[in-house]
Amino acid sequence: MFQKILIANRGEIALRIQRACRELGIPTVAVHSTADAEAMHVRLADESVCIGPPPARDSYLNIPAILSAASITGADAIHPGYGFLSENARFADMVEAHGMAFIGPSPEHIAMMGDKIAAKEAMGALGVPLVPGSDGAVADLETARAVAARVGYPVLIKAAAGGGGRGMKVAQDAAGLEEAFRVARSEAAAAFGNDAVYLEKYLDRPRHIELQVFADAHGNVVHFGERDCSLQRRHQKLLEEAGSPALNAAARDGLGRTATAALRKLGYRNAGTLEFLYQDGQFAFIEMNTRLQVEHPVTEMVCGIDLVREQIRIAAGAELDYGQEDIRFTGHAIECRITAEDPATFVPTPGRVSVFHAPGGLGVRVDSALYAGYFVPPYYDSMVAKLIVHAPTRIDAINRMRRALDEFVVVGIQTTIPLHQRIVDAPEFQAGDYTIHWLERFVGSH
Ligand code: MV4
Repeated sequence: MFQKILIANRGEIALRIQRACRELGIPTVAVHSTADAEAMHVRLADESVCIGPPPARDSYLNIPAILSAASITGADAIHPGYGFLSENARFADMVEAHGMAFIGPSPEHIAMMGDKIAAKEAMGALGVPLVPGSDGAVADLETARAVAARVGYPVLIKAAAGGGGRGMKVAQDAAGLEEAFRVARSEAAAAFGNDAVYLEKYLDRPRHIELQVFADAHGNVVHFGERDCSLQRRHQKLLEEAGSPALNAAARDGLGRTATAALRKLGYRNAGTLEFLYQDGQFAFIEMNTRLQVEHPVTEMVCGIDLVREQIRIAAGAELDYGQEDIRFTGHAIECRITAEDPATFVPTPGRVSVFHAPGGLGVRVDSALYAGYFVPPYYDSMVAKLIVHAPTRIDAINRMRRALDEFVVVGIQTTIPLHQRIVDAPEFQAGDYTIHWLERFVGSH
């Protein structure tokens, strides 16, 4: 097992990783910017190293500073968390070149999944269902026209280096294709330094369902079920659930079998999430994330398994502690991502927290690095707490979330707690009857 783990992240996820390390008996090293000297992740770590000034590019994205911090503290592994360097293949490669373990997939798999065309090609070849579209990159307008005519309009032009909603253009019909293709290419070139694009049929009312998979170095691959992440605004998720209100056990098993077989053939390792669009009873793979995700707690709650502990054990060469038959899904879990934002305008509201009272009780979990007296800095992501509930049924979980949101007190900054209260009270949410478009309409209409 590792002797010491450096956590290359901040906020609640740095705490989450520290907690797993503590329970495994592994000392931790925190890294922080000058803006985070007073942060909870620094206070709770065994050691800490300041790695630079507030802007992330000079601190949490500063690879030489992070590798130096690991060397001087004698860390033998680095956990990247999510965001920042978590899906940077070059960073993973450099960590390994410095004789340390990167707690995540191989640099090759990170790079493969970072190229959305390569990811689709690999998954399609391994039998995972895809959205109908181009076979690889679309090099010119003639090819785009031919593919669009085959799959039918409307179509989406997506950037190979995009993902998470960046670099997409819709063409409603043949007349709009030239402009969508041209704009998508030039935006991709400007944003990613890579103008490769591909084409897909546009699905007009899908749900966003993702599957959590884990693989060890011994050929064992399991899935931990799905999460429904359809409730998003501008590609930022606000609320996630496990399981999806739209799936039953048979659909989950089928998807899980296909996905785990594919990743076994790929030789994938550590944690991964396959993203699907689900419409009219059909799954279509769109992207794969090669990191621990923000919303992993809902999966942990329904499975009763510490996923970060498993990530660390696997990275150290241990076998997965669970076979597929050991993984049972119990009850329902919901997560609300609470941000330091005006709940009506979504303008970030950094500032000092004067009162912090987290809810508690049966089936309530709060993953947060907030405390009374903490100053929320303006430099980073505005998520300040994840409120997760678990209960025997979805209705019980909704009622528990309403109760927990009601108990949550944060004074000094504005948060999106009032917005979450409106969402969980909405009849469409309670019915489980929503697509990726529901929340934007709901927010716009209030
Ligand atoms: C799509 C789509 C409809 N049809 N692809 C946006 C994020 C990126 N991961 C993929 N995205 C989408 N791809 C096809 N062929 C609609 C979206 C999409 C979306 C997907 C998941 C969650 C929220 C979304 C919001 C808008 C659009």
